[in-house]
Amino acid sequence: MSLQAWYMDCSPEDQRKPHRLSPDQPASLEQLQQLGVFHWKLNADIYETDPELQQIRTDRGYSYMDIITIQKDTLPNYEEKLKMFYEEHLHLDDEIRYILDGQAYFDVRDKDDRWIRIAMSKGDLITLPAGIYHRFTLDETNYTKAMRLFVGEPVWKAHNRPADDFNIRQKYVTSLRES
Ligand code: KMT
Ligand code: NI
Repeated sequence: MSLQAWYMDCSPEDQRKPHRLSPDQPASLEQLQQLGVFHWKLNADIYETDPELQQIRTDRGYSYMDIITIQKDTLPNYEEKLKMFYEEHLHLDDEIRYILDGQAYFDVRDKDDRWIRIAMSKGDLITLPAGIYHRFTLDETNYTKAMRLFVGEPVWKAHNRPADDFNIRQKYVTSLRES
């Protein structure tokens, strides 16, 4: 089963709802790749010993990892953090997330600044390129456990939009024109 992704409607209802257009307008893995978004499907049941995950980490230099459980009773400052995650932002480094349990949505802007919603569930590993505008939300199940990977010492700083003056943003926008 490959990743489910679709263009979002603009309704102001609960961010945890799917926000599909009607009729549905799917986004393909190829479209995501053109935005610099890449996906792997792994066996999350064996993440502690998985040679496939090890290989990806070695190949791509993902030396750092930690695990975050996002649910009301385990995440300190839950409401505040969820609010921050859903503010449109970018990072100066790639955002790499591997869903170990539960599910969640990552929304990314396409070339025309339209939101694409990516439905992530157990076993999905995704990389969002440095400089892409994006946001994150739980879905209606209100629970996910995710591995955060990073090249070297992690920098979690999010730059909320507008953040167009960063070199990395300029570089990303240029890379879109060339792809
Ligand atoms: C981010 O920067 O968008 C996040 O860290 C999202 C939450 S981690 C699953
Ligand atoms: Ni982010």
